[in-house]
Amino acid sequence: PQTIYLKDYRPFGYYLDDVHLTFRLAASATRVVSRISVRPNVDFPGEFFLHGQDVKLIWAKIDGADVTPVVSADGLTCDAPDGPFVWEAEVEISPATNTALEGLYMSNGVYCTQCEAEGFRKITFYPDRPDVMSVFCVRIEGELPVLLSNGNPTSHGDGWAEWLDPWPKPAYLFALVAGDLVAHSDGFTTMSGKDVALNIYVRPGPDEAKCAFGMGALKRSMKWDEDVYGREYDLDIFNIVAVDDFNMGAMENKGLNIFNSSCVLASPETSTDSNFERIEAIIAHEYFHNWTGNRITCRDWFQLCLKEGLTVFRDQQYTGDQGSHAVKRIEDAITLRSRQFREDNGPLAHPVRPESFIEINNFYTITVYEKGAELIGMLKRLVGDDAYRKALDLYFTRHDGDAATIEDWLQVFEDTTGRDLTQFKRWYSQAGTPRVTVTDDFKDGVYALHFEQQTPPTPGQDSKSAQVIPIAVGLLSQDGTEVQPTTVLEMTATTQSFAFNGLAEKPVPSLLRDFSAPVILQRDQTNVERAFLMTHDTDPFNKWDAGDALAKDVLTKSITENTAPDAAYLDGITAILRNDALDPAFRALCLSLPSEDDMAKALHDAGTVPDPLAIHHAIEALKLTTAQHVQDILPRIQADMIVDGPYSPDAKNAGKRSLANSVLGLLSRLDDGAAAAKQYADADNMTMQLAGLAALLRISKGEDQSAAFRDQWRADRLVMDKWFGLTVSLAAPDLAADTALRLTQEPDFDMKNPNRFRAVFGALAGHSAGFHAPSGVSYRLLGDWLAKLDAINPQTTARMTTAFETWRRYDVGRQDQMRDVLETLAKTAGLSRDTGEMVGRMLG
Ligand code: B3K
Ligand code: ZN
Repeated sequence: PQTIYLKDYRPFGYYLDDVHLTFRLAASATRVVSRISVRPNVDFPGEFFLHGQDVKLIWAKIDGADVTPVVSADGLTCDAPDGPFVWEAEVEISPATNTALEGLYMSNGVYCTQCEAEGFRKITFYPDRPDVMSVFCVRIEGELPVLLSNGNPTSHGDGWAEWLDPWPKPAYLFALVAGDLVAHSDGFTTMSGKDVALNIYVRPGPDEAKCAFGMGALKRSMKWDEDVYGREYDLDIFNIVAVDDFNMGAMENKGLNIFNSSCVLASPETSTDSNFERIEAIIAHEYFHNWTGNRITCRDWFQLCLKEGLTVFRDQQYTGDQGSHAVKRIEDAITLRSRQFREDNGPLAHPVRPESFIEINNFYTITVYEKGAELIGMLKRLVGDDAYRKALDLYFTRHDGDAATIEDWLQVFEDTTGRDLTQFKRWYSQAGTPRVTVTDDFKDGVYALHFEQQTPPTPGQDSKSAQVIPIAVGLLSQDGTEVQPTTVLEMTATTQSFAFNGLAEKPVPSLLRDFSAPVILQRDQTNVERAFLMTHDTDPFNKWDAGDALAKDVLTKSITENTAPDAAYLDGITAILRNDALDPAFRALCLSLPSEDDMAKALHDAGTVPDPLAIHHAIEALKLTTAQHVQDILPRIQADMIVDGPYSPDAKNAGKRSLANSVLGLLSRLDDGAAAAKQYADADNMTMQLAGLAALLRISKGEDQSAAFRDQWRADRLVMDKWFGLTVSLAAPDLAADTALRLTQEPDFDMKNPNRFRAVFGALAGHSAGFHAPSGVSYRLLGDWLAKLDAINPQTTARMTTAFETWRRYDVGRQDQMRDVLETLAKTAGLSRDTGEMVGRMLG
């Protein structure tokens, strides 16, 4: 397979002035007629090549005369006139047999599309690249009640509809939906007084009652983007469609967002508080793409972080504004440090802006998205809020309608602030997580902090240069009062010192406040100091982080030295739990221990080969010890966290339930599951019901409740996904593989449905102690199923191979077994390019 390089970028040799598409829908033989006005690009002449994959050419014409293009496996080439011309073609495609869920496919009888990144070429022959933008006019013919495409509806009749999208767009933003659907409708008046019709389309039936929350989230997002970024919506209509078969969360097609039903449908009875929070964030994310992604798109796929990093940053700001910025920041940092740091420190490490790829779908990663968002956050911190807003205003005016680059993005910051961002740009091109080592000293009233940065080598990048690291710092006196409020130190050199004058005594530093840069801070710190910060730090992120570091230390010592938990940890946690002035959601985060995978990483980083089973037992033991230690205060907190009145997913109530359920987890270890069983029986919403069930399964109880749950929810596929997932996640480590295998034999297991496949096998991969069972049974089971799925759906398969990305962390026995599985996968006949690239990179 061919590797594509950023350095080889060249514009397309033609402009497309308009695109007319006619779809004659038929499940296994849809006809697509295209008519495109083409004009040569005199500055960059090139051949007339159109991408095309799995499309059958029926005929082609140039200026009305038949032509015979040269068709290959990835497209066609045709001799073209020197001046402007009209290209026409008819092709046939088969949505009904498209199990890859890319291009035009069917989900439960509904026609739908997914074109990002390169799916449009499975619909018709076209220059399928983001820098080729055009106005699309679409006619859909089919005997179906709802026929949708991008833009505004222009006319419709019995069995047909026409749509015009006036905003030039690349083909990856094209969408079509057709089927028996019903709309949940509402409206929004924009800041300049334009009325926009809003619809969420679902299949008739129970899903209709699950649209209201998503609609509210959409309206809140529209308003927020006006208030915070001055961005107004630009069409008469905004449609969302929920489909059950979808490779990822959702897609920002212009005016016609398509969502995985799990990321839009919600009701109190069937969705947890975290589901509600995630749905709100994804709806916001896709909506925000209308400006950061659609009006300003990417020149090429190497620039993916231009739209994704920025849009993630915007949805994070939005979620913070809806609830608590502190809690949101901690949640985001937990995700980044566990998943992005894992990627950045393994065989799949790549820069936020990669420089080469084989299959672009493999680069929709946590690095591009989440680290990409961190880079925006660092820029904002460095230039300040006002300058950030000015730079964004300039970005929107200067690049509206463009297919832009990271260079364009940084230029608006340089132009508005006068800053030189040459060194900052390294964040986009250097992979790997910088380690920042800190020492300090105090003499004659001067406190000095000495920093040293170093980034380990990553695949293809042996040596790294110093990066700009904004380090937010505060200082506390020995009695716990803040003597230096947060200030941002700008580290630019490999080693650098900063001094604070006029201090009466040596202060306690609070470093990297608010997680001001995606780096690993290395510092000798005692548990006494950690407990001190846990109690006194004014920065909520560092307050939480001190507890996290303390917990990691306690777990590490229990695993490597069999030491009992440090009283500093138990007393610190007790104080947090007791402190009613603290937000319940924050207290719940403090109670949650590092994940088993995080501990494996921590041990590996400290030079110990992790034993997943020992980690599992150490975490369980610490939970029990903690439960015993705080036993007396649990009933009072439980009582305080009772939420009265009808269920509402707002941050305040969700925070109370979150703490109540953390407490339930502890309690169930002391009362043999009595409180959990009661909560399960009494629950009137999914958050409480599922937490009750989870608490029981975690202590190897709850068989009856699990069966009852399944009977109750058999007809609801989104709830059943939870049941499949939980059953595997909470199986005993030695039963995890058997449990997953057994679930594949259930009548409602369907490997073609990505949600269901992920529910079972994503849960197995995420069950650290079960996945790493010493016999290797889970590795082989997952390997076998990935090989089977690859023939059906390469994209989801490739993504799930990341279960093996940490294989070099473990002992030789486990390494051998994981390598065997990867090598067997690599040798699978007909393996997809997607999976082939991932496996190849992991084997390195
Ligand atoms: N842009 C899409 C992701 C497309 C993934 C293609 N494999 C959703 C999003 O980031 O909003
Ligand atoms: Zn996105």
